[in-house]
Amino acid sequence: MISISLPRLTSRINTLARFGGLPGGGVTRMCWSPPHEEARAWLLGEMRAAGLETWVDPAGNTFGATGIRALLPETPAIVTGSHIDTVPEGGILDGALGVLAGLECIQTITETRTRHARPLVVAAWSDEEGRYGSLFGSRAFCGMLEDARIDEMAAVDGVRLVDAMARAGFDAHRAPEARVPARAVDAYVELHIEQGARLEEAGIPIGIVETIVGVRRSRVVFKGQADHAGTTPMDRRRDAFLASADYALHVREHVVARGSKASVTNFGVVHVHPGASNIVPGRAELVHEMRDPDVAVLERLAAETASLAREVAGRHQVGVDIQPMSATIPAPCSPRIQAVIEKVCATLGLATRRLYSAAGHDAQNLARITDSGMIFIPSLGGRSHRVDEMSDWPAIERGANALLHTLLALAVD
Ligand code: HGY
Ligand code: MN
Ligand code: MN
Repeated sequence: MISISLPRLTSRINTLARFGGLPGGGVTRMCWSPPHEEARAWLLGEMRAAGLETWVDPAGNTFGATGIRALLPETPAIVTGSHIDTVPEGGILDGALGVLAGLECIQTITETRTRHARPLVVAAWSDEEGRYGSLFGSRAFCGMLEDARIDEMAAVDGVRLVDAMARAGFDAHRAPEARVPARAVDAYVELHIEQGARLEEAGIPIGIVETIVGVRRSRVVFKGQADHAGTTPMDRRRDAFLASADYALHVREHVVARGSKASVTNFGVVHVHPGASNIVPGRAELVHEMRDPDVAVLERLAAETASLAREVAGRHQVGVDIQPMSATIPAPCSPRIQAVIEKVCATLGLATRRLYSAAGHDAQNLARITDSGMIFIPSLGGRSHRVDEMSDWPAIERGANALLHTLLALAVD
């Protein structure tokens, strides 16, 4: 039974980690940034050296393939992949593992001349982390990009997608041309770290994903009155920051009490304006995120927290404006793909556990156009989106071999 080369995979993971690598470990490699574009060029070189045909689509998705130069319905392909962009101060495996393990699997299949009836493709999807718009590249690939919104898509620091892509040599307005023709993808399977602690705590080496959560993000802006921080009496202040803090605390209570067991919420971005210690904040801006595997729960929580925002604003005598930013839809993974992964792992002697993904992934977009599934490996201490995110190398090898034989099982006629 063929297996991947762990030394080669390890070397590529450690090399990719250097693009945007941080002195104390970890990586910052946002999509379209210079480190990301250098990493893309390196990845294309590795794909070509492995004997793959390569191309980059108008949404910046990067592909390596056996025997085809494009995804067409005449040659339905088995696609794997993930992303090479990261969060700020993120880890070296989130996304990178799926892209490089996918490349390693296809290179191993090619080198061993193992028969496969369908073309094999590995993809690195653009801006999975959603710096400018969540799951951007796979959204464009799956025909889900709203052309009209491209001009307004921007990062929380205000940098527009159109400008970030132009600096990297792309025309954002052409991104919708990345839409793949129907039936050009016969199946999609992605290897990813769990980014949580369930597999590690259960001592299970492989997770088979059943559902991927939806993520809703809104910008919530509280508008009070800037005032002198010394001379304004406490009972006359209309402090936007205090209103936002009150809102954040009450939202957390509400989601824990009224959400499902899987509901989570986060406030990862806070801007206070004008932002001087001697001015009562006139404006406070939060990016509010909620997640759940059930879209009905998400929609209910969105409505409930919006009315909570208005109620808190009233109490603090400030205004509030809620601007929806993005909403990904929870997606079930294909039972066919789950069954193939389970059968492959049984053959490899690997115990598995079915679970939902509490992180969003490109696989949830691919689920809209093909049979899509995910393989998880345990994250050490459940750590992710932090510089010490890591999985142990035997876990990485097990996951890559599970992916290898899943791809082969899917690639037969
Ligand atoms: O945020 C997420 O769920 C993923 O890491 N993009
Ligand atoms: Mn990821
Ligand atoms: Mn991530």
